[in-house]
Amino acid sequence: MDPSPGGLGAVSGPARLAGPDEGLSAQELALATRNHGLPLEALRYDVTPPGLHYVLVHYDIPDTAPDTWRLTVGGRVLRPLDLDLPGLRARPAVTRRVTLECAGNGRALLGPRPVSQPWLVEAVGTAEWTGVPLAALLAEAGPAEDAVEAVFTGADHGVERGVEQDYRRSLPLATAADPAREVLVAYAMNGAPLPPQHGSPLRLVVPGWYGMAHVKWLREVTLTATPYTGFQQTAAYRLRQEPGDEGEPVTLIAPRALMAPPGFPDFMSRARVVRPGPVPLTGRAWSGHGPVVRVEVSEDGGAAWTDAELVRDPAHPWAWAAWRTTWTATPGLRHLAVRATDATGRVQPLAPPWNRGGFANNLVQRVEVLCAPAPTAPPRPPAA
Ligand SMILES: Nc1nc2c(c(=O)[nH]1)N[C@H]1C(S)=C(S)[C@@H](COP(=O)(O)O)O[C@H]1N2
Ligand SMILES: [Mo]
Repeated sequence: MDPSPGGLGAVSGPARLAGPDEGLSAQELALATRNHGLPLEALRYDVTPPGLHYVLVHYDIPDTAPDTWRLTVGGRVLRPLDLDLPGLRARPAVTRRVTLECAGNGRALLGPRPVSQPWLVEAVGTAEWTGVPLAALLAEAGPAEDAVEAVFTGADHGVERGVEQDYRRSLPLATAADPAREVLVAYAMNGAPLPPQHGSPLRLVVPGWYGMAHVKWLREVTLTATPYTGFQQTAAYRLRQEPGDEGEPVTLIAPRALMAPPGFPDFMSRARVVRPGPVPLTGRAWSGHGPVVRVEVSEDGGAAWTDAELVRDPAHPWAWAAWRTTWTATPGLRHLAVRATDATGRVQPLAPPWNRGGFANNLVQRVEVLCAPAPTAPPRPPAA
């Protein structure tokens, strides 16, 4: 066993913290290349086009065969179910547009940095998910009187901080069976069968909740009479200041607004360049706690704010809203920022909320923009 921090011999607990001057490691780079984010210019689409939605996979994408796939619903139920895909597809289906965000989004901006998937701000995407309401399946199975939680098991298997496991998460039964929460057992994404990386052939979709709850490659739903205490529920995804803290569980998505970076980028630094004058600023905003009610932008890093126009589509309450405004750029280096406020009064912070796992860091996004007058024309080839 490898006794190094984060190796197989490590005890479970929060991720290791990077040292004060510790750069990103090859291990973090390897995770970052497997688990890709949304290119921020793709914020222009209401529904994220195939392949541009962020991806997070803890272990390997499992080798799943849709033709022989079974989903069981068992444990503390009166009538256990054993379903195949045609059986699921034969049931009444619903389609919901849902914005999904990884709980670790923003982690790499923290200091000290928890060593894990190093997201900046791009671990988000919006898809149209089609499937069977979980509430309907649970009603069919009939929860026993003592059932309190539903535990969801994926087909992927791995080791995490010394604990070998199938990927497994639970929801309170009251959430899982709540028709208003609209939890889905989804078999299609944007009208096509789920792609391998997004959970083919079945996944859970839990509108409003951070990504870890949306169990992919779903093969088993088990109702339990006691709360589930497995790794992904009690070791991971808790808001801890100290390793020994019990910590609050990570649940609903905190409000966040993102800007489609304006102008054009510098290849290496990704710093933006715009011309003086009116510059359209657009983006998206969302919250799992309730609708976003306000989006503000700043050109000085968050000292002064002005309201942007917010465009919400009431047909899609679980999806991000669009926002837009026009900024009058003047020459110089500017620090654009954007922040969202939701209906519960939650507003994005100017200082990152820190915890040992690096979860739910909804710090306001800052975008460095150089406003430069038009470049002089490049030299032309000499006339022949
Ligand atoms: N079975 C399984 N489900 C999973 C995961 C996983 O590793 N295995 N990752 C979770 C996490 S942490 C996130 S953020 C979302 C990512 O979903 P996506 O890749 O479809 O965007 O899936 C969740 N469901
Ligand atoms: Mo995640």
